[in-house]
Amino acid sequence: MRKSAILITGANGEMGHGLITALHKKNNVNIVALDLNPLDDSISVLVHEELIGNILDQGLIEQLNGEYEFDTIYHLAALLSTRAEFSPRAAHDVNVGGTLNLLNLAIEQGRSQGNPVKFFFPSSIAVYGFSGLDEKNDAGTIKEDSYRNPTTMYGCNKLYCEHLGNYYTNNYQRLGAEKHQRYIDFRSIRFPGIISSKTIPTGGTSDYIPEMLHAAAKGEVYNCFVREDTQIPFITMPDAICAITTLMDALEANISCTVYNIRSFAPTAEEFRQKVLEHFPNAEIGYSITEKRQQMVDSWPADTDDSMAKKDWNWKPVHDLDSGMKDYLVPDLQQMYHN
Ligand code: AKB
Repeated sequence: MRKSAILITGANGEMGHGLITALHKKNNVNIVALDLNPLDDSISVLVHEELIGNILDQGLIEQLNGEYEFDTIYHLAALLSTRAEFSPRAAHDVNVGGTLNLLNLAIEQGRSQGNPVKFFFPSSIAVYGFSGLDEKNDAGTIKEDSYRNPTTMYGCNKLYCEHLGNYYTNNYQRLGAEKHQRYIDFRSIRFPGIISSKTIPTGGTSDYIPEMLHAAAKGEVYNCFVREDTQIPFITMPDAICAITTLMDALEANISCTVYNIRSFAPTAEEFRQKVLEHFPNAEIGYSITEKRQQMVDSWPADTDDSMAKKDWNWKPVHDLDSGMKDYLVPDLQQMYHN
């Protein structure tokens, strides 16, 4: 007999930490965690099985298919935007090839179980793309179906995988002899930048905000790599995790599309710097612009419209910038770096 479980890839990443903790608390499901690296001790104790391996390893995917019955797959593994620009080929392999492997696993599972497997895919504001700052400033707050012209490898990968999710849900093997059946239930969120009190992201381009905050809390000097007026949306990690679990729990009848924007606050780099200084008045934060990373952030929206998520599954972040700092980030950071 195959064992019932849920699968989380990229489990040791920033989002994996939060999701494993939340899912463990929520319903004590058997979590199978897959990552290239061993899980940190804090989450290792919360999972049923920990697998160290690569999502590109077909043998491993087949082994998972043989041993488990997954009703839900959270496919978090990815190379983020800055890393992807340095290694575009590797990024394509992992972000697209890896996703294809997981979608195929979900299809196999859905077919053998006779029920669609729920599949969560974290997409990103990087799927949007502006030709330059003028277009970005004119566009303002944007909806899901506009400006999908990514200029980064990561953005291209994410946008394509959103489409693959749709394809696998609605048109997979449409010319086959079998009558079409839905084997997967694909749901995706386009995340803005995420700020966690527990971890610092690596390889992303929205990293200037969490890096600035963690450096200030540690008492380290920080030079921000984008201009003062740079603006994209952000969210705290607890709100990001809550969005995932809420979307995945939502009744299918209430879901009107496969991909949703969410956002909470959209400070400029300088507004965030001022907020950090309110809490850490001795912080030394300057600017040292990296023009090429600046261009990447300039191609992303200043803010997104999350009204569809609000309407379909009552999306509402707990934290705005003030409460996120006061109630979550600053107390946790004080505890982590000063106790
Ligand atoms: C990145 O910076 O690559 C990510 C993202 C915006 O999706 N945080």
